[in-house]
Amino acid sequence: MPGPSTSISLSHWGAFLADTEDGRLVGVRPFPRDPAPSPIIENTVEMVYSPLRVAEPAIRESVLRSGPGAATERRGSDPFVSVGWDQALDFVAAELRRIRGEHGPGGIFGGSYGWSSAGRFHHARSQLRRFLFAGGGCVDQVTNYSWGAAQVLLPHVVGTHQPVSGRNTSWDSIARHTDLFVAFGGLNPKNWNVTAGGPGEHMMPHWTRRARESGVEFVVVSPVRSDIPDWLGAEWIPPRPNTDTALMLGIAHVLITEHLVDAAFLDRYTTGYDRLRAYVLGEENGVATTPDWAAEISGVEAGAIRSLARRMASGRTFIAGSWSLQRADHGEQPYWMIVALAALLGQIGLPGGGYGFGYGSLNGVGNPSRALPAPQFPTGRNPAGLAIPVARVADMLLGPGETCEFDGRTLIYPDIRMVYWAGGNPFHHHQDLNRLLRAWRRPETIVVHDTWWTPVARFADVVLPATTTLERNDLGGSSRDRFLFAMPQAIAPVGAARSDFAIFCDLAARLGYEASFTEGLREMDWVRRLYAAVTEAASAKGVAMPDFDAFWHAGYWEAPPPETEEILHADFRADPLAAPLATPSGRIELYSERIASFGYADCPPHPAWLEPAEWLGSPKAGRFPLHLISSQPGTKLHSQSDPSALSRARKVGGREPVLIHPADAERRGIRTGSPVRLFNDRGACVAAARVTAEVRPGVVVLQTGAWFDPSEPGQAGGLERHGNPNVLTLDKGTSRLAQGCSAMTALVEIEPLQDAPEVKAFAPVALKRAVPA
Ligand SMILES: Nc1nc2c(c(=O)[nH]1)N[C@H]1C(S)=C(S)[C@@H](COP(=O)(O)OP(=O)(O)OC[C@H]3O[C@@H](n4cnc5c(=O)[nH]c(N)nc54)[C@H](O)[C@@H]3O)O[C@H]1N2
Ligand SMILES: Nc1nc2c(c(=O)[nH]1)N[C@H]1C(S)=C(S)[C@@H](COP(=O)(O)OP(=O)(O)OC[C@H]3O[C@@H](n4cnc5c(=O)[nH]c(N)nc54)[C@H](O)[C@@H]3O)O[C@H]1N2
Ligand SMILES: [Mo]
Repeated sequence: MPGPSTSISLSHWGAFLADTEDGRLVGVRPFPRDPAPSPIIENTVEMVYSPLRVAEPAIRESVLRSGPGAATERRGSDPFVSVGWDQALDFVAAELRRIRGEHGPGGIFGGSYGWSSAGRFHHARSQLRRFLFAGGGCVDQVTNYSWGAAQVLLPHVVGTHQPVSGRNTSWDSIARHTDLFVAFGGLNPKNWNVTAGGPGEHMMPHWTRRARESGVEFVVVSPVRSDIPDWLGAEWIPPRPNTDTALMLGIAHVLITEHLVDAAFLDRYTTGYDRLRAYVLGEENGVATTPDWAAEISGVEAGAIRSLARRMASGRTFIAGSWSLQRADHGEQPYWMIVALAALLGQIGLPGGGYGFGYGSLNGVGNPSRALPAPQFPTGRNPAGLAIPVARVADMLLGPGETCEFDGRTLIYPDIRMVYWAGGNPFHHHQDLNRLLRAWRRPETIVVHDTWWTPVARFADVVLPATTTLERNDLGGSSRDRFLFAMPQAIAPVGAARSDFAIFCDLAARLGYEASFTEGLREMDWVRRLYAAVTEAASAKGVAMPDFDAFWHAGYWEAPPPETEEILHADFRADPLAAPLATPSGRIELYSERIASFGYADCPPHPAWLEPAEWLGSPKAGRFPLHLISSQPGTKLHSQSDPSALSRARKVGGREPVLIHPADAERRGIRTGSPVRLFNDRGACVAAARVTAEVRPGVVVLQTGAWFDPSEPGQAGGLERHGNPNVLTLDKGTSRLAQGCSAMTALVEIEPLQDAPEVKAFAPVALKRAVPA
């Protein structure tokens, strides 16, 4: 395309205008309607033309030489050889045919967890799952890393996981009616950069300011003070990490003993209060969860617990929980306890009262909007009917034939021979990466599609280059946002990259099922079909949308504003018999007979304090006295665009900063900027110290996202050079109920490091050329 041109596009971190000049992307500008665009869009040009783009299909040298399964311990250190598309696709098709033939669908792992890109048709993970499902199925993954514990727990307690996955009480209701907003895990603005599927508007700064101006008072309960923006003037209560449940049980003790509970609400809307009450008062196990007891565990003074409890009972109180709370060992408990506290206060279903999750976790949570669905690419059904809870991937690869208890069922791990990943980065997202490395050697073949030479690409056997969203046509949007976006192709594919869809079309053709994979539709036909599904759903709700061509020409469509405030459980409150919850009792379950029937000691039938596997009160804290929090990165989405200037600007000497309290730093001779070694029995990494009283003593914070950079690739146990916290984290299910990830549960020690090794995470990958036979 000669001359200048502008088109609209979308990322998980916002919509933007893409400016091209003679077919080359030259700049991006924020979507003009976005009141608070994310700076992360600034990295677009740089990432599109990054020297780290996968430009050609490549196969690991040992595999080319000796065939599938060769020298799997050399994954991550073997060189890659450039092969043409035909050779690469022939190889992948032959492997799929071979493994399916020898081991059935249970030999192929295609869950492919990961956020992929914002465009909903070219959503890589959905494309892969559809491709594998249409070809006979695979082992899939269920739940997610974000809120896996809540997803399984909440249906037992309130009949649905909507309070974590979907619509919540809206900010206009909070601004109008709430007196006190208690934020467990905070409201950290860094997390408001992103919305899954992509936002047109970043609304959280606006809504939180509006709430404050309307007189809402905020309390932040978090080990990190900066977990709430200054403009909210919040009171800071810093518990030890992973002790929120104990703190809340202390609050419950005050509410119960001082007769501050709403007995009429408990009677009409809940079941099991007597059991929870007996536990709190010590009638169950001889230990009452008094404020003094809670203070001992959480490190928050008993007086502060008492006064918070009384304050919560004195007006309209909203109890919010961040998603991070449940990404910890026994992560089910703080969520159940938040629902229980809100039930004790009796304000569930009232404007500005009750509870909700994720307000500080994602842009768009509580954003007033109509309940319109986002476009979604249909994956079809997995005919194999096989799946594992998402975070049990290393357990599965290491333990074929072993069992896994999950929500009342017993699963048997399949024997995986082939792993296929597109749109996710397990060397970003999984815990205990040295253990994952050991597991990663077991499959015979690992295929990855990625756009860049990310760690997961570097640890594959076959790497296929995927386009970015700007190199293909798509549409995108999120149910948490008012806008739906056209995403027209702005530039030609970079290098030999192809869309994931195009790659799967060719593979399906080789395997003889192209027609069932594509249904005879090409890219733009699919984009139209996804749009049609959205218009149909909107029309069923009385919302008219333009025809496709008008939408595509306009570049976006904006839903009309909602007519009413959203209040979680309002219908149930209004008439619990006409609108019962989908729990066995139809009520909020403060005690669950169904969970009791599972007999899980690590998830008892009412919320309870269970010691996490590692925490500041555990014996292990003698050797590893610091609790590591590995939260989301502010300057990027997960590991995506880690090589960009914005992400690198936050690093110190090329490494991620680790926040440490002045007292902890001084004791170890650590100063701001010093390279430090973080370690425990699972692994070690290098980071750069940032000494700050923002964190409570005993707590260190290392954000996720640094591209995994092991000093000895393929060798588990070496020093990670870049500051990837997942070499330190614990790979354990939250409990047998939900098997969520326990990323926030990890103890470490830190020491100054003299000769820090050079970071090589962004070293270019030089492909070897195939020598003609
Ligand atoms: N310690 C710790 N670990 C955590 C967490 C934590 O709090 N602490 N949080 C967890 C959570 S909540 C999550 S959601 C996960 C996130 O984990 P992931 O979603 O796996 O992380 P991303 O970096 O977003 O991975 C996306 C990958 O897709 C690639 N990609 C992007 N677009 C395309 C495309 O169009 N096609 C293809 N083929 N590839 C593409 C990117 O380059 C990148 O490699 O991490 C989890 N891990
Ligand atoms: N910029 C940006 N935004 C993102 C993402 C990203 O990668 N980048 N990822 C998105 C995704 S996939 C998800 S799932 C969400 C995650 O949303 P969250 O899970 O809410 O986000 P985190 O940043 O992991 O954690 C929030 C805060 O919880 C606090 N915290 C940790 N442990 C505890 C504890 O035991 N008790 C208490 N009270 N507080 C604790 C930490 O100090 C941390 O800053 O973020 C989303 N938003
Ligand atoms: Mo997430």
